[in-house]
Amino acid sequence: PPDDGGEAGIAVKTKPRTQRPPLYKVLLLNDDFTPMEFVVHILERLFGMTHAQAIEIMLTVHRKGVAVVGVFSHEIAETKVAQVMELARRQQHPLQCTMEKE
Ligand code: TYC
Repeated sequence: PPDDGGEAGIAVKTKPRTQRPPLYKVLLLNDDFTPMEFVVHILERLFGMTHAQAIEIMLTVHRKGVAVVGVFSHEIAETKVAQVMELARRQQHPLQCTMEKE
């Protein structure tokens, strides 16, 4: 006979939930050596900031040690981190960029 799973006649309600992909914050870390202009350039080119926004965020990192520079899907966040790290490595700057689940 067909198996009813032992729950014949019991209606189990589950709340409908819209699936949203998890988002990730991309964080830029301060250090004592990376030139301010290089960080501003990174923020303009890779994160679409205006020059004024880029200066503001760079100074926040400089003063506070870290700042969120964007929130993205996992794949986009990984790509942004890799691009920052590659540009910094090429110029031999110790700039660090990481991601963290929101
Ligand atoms: N602290 C650096 C300096 O004084 C500037 C800097 C800002 C470095 C932000 C990294 O993520 C950073 N040259």
